[in-house]
Amino acid sequence: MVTAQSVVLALLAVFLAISTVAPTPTNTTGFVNCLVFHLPPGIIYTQGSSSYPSVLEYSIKNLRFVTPGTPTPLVIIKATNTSHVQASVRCGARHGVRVRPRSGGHDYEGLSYRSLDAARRFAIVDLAALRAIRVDVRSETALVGSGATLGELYYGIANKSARLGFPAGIGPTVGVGGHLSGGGFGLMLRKHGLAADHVVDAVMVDAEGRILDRAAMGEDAFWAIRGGGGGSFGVVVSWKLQLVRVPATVTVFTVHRPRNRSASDLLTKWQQIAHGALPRDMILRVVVQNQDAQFESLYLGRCRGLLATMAKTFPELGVTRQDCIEMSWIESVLYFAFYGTGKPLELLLDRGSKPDRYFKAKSDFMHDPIPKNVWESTWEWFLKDGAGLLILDPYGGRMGAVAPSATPFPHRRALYNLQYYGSWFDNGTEASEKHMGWIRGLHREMEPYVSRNPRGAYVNYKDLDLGVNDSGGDSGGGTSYEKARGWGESYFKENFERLAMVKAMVDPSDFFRNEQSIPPLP
Ligand SMILES: Cc1cc2nc3c(=O)[nH]c(=O)nc-3n(C[C@H](O)[C@H](O)[C@H](O)COP(=O)(O)OP(=O)(O)OC[C@H]3O[C@@H](n4cnc5c(N)ncnc54)[C@H](O)[C@@H]3O)c2cc1C
Ligand SMILES: *[C@@H]1O[C@H](CO)[C@@H](O)[C@H](O)[C@H]1NC(C)=O
Ligand SMILES: *[C@@H]1O[C@H](CO)[C@@H](O)[C@H](O)[C@H]1NC(C)=O
Ligand SMILES: *[C@@H]1O[C@H](CO)[C@@H](O)[C@H](O)[C@H]1NC(C)=O
Ligand SMILES: *[C@@H]1O[C@H](CO)[C@@H](O)[C@H](O)[C@H]1NC(C)=O
Ligand SMILES: *[C@@H]1O[C@H](CO)[C@@H](O)[C@H](O)[C@H]1NC(C)=O
Ligand SMILES: CC(=O)N[C@H]1CO[C@H](CO)[C@@H](O)[C@@H]1O
Repeated sequence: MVTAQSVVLALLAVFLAISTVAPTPTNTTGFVNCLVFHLPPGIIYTQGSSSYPSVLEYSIKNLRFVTPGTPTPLVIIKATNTSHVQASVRCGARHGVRVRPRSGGHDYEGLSYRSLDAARRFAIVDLAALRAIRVDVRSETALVGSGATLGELYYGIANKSARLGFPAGIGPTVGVGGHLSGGGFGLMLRKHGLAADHVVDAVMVDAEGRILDRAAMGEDAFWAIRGGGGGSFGVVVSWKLQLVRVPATVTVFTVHRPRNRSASDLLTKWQQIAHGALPRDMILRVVVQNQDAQFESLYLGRCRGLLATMAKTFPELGVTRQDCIEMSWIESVLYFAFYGTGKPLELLLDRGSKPDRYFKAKSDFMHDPIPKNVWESTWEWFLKDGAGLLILDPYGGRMGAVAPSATPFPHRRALYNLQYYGSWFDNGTEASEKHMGWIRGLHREMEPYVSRNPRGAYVNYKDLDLGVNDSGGDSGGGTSYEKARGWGESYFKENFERLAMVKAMVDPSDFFRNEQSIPPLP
C-alpha cells in the first residue's frame, strides 16, 4: 500500500541520492561573483589579491602548512557580520565551493586554512573580526564571538570582575571557536570540567545559511557542537558561556625534578595522587623534557592550603613556601602562558602575527599508571636528536563526574591526558622527519600502556596519522562512515555514531567537510 509516509520517504531517498551522487560542480567565477554581489567591498580576498598572502598567514600557527606546495583557499572572506557568514555559505552551496570556518587558526593539522590535496577546493570564512565579548556580571555569563581568543576572553572577564573566570585552555592566542568546538580544557578542569561544559547557548550558521540558536537548532545539534570537533556541523558565530567563580587569591608553583633526583619515582607517585587524592581546587600537571620533570600547579586558594595538601598527599615532591606564588586568577593565566610574573595583562590581547615554528603533536588517554621501569627507560628517548616533550594533564574531580555521553568528549574517566609535542625552527625536510619521527616513535612505544579498543585521542590535538578519507575532493562523494570510524572512534568512542546521526540531520549533503570531519550516518 502506498501511504503518504512512504511517498515522502521515497522522495527523500531520491533527494538524498541526487544530493550525494551529483554534487554541484565547482564554479569559482560564479562563487566570486556571488560574493561580490552579496558582500560589502574590502572583505573578499581572491588568490590574485595583493594582500591574500598576509590575510591567509596572519592566523596560521604552524609553519608546516606555509609551504609553496600547500593547497590554499580559492577565496578568504573576512566576515565582520553574521550576514557575511550566511552569504558565504549560500554562495558556496550554490557554486560548489566548500567553506571552512577559521577562528584562531590553531588547528594542529591546519585544516581551517589548508586542504590535504589540491582537489579539495575550498574557501575560508575567517571569523577573527567577529570577536565581541560582553560580560554580564549579574548573571555571571558572557556572550563571546568565535573569533575572540582565549586571552581576550579571560581579559574581558577580569576587566569586569576579579571574582569571575572561565575554565578553558592555556594558550592565550587559541581561538574560542575551534576550542569550544573540540571541548577545551585547561588548569581549572578538575574543578569545572571542560570549557564546552559551560556553553549555555550558541548561534550557528547552518549549511543552508540559516541562523540558528540553541532552541532553533535543537538539543542534538547543540550537543554535537560542544565537543564534536569544528568544521562538521556549521559555522558557530557566537557562544553564551556560564562563567565560574574564582577566589581573590590563587597560588601557583613550578618545580623541576631532574631524572637523577628521583623523577621516575615522583612520576610514578604522581600518577597515584594527581587524579584522585588531590582536591578539585588543585591541579598538578607535568611537562617531561630533556632529563627533567617539571611539575606545575594552580591551586584555587592560598599558599597555606596548598602546602597542607601537598604535605598530606605528595610530601616526596618537596614543595616549600618559597615555591608558592600568590596572585589573582588573571595573573595566573599570564603566568602559565609563559610570560612570568609582573607583566601587563594586555599581553593577553596579543593575537600574534606570523607563524614562527613547525610543530606536530599526538595524544593518548591513560587509564592505568605507567610502571616505574617504563618511566626509567623512557628517559633515553629524551636524549635522542629531535626529542620533543610530553605534557601530562591529570583529570579527575569534576571531569570524571560528568557522564561520557553528556557531551561528545568521551574521555572523562581517564587518569590523565598525555600529549606528545615537538616544535622546531629548521625548515629542512630532514629536521621535520627527525622531530615527527620522534613523536611517532614514542607514541608507538607507549601503546601497551595507553587506552585501547580504540586507542583514544583528543580531537583538539588533531592528528591526521589516525587516517583521512582519500576521496574528499569537491566533486567526490565525501567521507565514508566506515572509514571515518577509524579516527572518529578514537576521538569520540561510542559518541561517534550519534555525531554521525546529528550530521545526517543538520548537514545531510556533507557541505561542511574536511579531511577528518564527521560524515553523515548512511
Ligand atoms: C599554542 C596552542 C595551545 C593550545 N592549548 C590548548 C589547551 O590548553 N587546551 C586545549 O584543550 N587545547 C589547546 N590547544 C588546541 C586548541 O584547542 C585547538 O587547536 C582548537 O581547535 C583551536 O581553535 P582555533 O579556533 O584557534 O583553530 P582553527 O584552526 O580556527 O579551527 C580549528 C577547527 O575548528 C573549525 N572551526 C573553527 N572555528 C569554527 C567555528 N566558529 N565554528 C565551527 N567550526 C570552527 C575549523 O574549521 C577547524 O577544523 C592549543 C593549541 C595551540 C596551537
Ligand atoms: C559559472 O558561473 C558564471 C556566473 O554565474 C556563469 O556565467 C557561468 O556560465 C558558470 N560556468 C559554468 C561552467 O557553469
Ligand atoms: C550585522 O548587521 C546587522 C544589520 O545590518 C546589525 O543589526 C547587526 O548588529 C550586525 N551584527 C554584528 C555582529 O555586527
Ligand atoms: C578595563 O578595560 C579598559 C579598556 O581597555 C581599561 O581602560 C580599564 O583599565 C580596564 N579595567 C580593569 C579593571 O581592568
Ligand atoms: C644530575 O645531573 C646533572 C647533569 O645532568 C648534574 O649537573 C647534577 O650534578 C646531577 N645531580 C645529582 C644529584 O647527581
Ligand atoms: C630555508 O630557509 C632558508 C633561510 O631562510 C632559505 O634560504 C632556504 O631556501 C629554505 N629552505 C627550504 C627547503 O625551504
Ligand atoms: C579510502 C576510503 O575509504 N575512501 C572512501 C571515502 O569516501 C568515499 C565516499 O563515501 C568512498 O567511496 C571511499 O571509499
